[in-house]
Amino acid sequence: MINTQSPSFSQCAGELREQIDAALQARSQLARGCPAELREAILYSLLARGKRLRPMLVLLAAEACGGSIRAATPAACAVEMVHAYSLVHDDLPAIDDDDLRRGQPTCHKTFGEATAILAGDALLTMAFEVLAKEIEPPELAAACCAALAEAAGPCNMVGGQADDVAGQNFVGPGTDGRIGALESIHRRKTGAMIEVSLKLGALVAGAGAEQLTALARYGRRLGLAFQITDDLLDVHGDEQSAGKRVGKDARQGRLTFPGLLGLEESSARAEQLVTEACEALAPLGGRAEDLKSLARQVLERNR
Ligand code: GRG
Repeated sequence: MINTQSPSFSQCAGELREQIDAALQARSQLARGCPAELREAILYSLLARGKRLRPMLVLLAAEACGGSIRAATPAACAVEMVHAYSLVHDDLPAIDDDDLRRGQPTCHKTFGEATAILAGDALLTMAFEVLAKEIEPPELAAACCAALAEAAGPCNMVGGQADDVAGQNFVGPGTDGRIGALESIHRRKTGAMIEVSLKLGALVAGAGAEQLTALARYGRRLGLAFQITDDLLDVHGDEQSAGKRVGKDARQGRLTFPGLLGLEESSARAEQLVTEACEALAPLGGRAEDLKSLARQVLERNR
């Protein structure tokens, strides 16, 4: 088993997070037309204490395909901006009605609903501005915009969220049908953004078809493992380290992996998915070691 606690990977992950935070900060210098309150709400949500999993996947995928961290940094910022928008909107009273996120009151609790909606809109828009202006050549920027739009749009993240809100995860005959429905929601709602993070890193690095396929296989499995651990954290995580409310799934009677499979089988399934994710990286050789370590970290996370 890969040792995610190895000082070398922990150090590498810490340094990457610092670089990502600095890059996000640099892209948050909004021009004079942006109202002060809106600006504050954008920065409050974007620069809060997130794990930066998706931007790390962008950067590590680029490295695994022989590209540079510097060239992939705009794409890393763009995925984090879309992710931050989705969290702000997800927390709104009309959707999940949450009051705690990333260890601080949710955006709408601090700035009001109208400003939170607008801050989310702004973050989504900023993501595409960063890609369009900073990725070169323009054809590559267009390909990155298209990939991110597809992952975040109506057939993936927003569509999965819509089915989740509509309670579609309660349908399906028997346990297998329910697991299938649950996986379909999470593949779109959570998995698509994880998969596209890897794809953007690979595109910027000029990856070939074999590398893209390997990363897509890894991302698909990692996305599901991430969601299962998210469900497990909701059962036995603590609010202090998670930085968000826990126990909500049970209170809302939501269908979850632990609810369907039990705690032990859910953990085993997440572990199996991470093993398969790491195996899928074989075509990338030794340069994919950090992606493997990151996948193990997803299993061990407490937030
Ligand atoms: C478009 C409104 C809208 C929502 C999209 C992503 C999403 C759907 C909702 C987010 C809410 C949520 C709890 C989703 C399940 C798992 C998930 C994406 C958790 C948050 O991601 P982390 O754990 O968060 O990577 P940090 O704060 O570390 O970045």
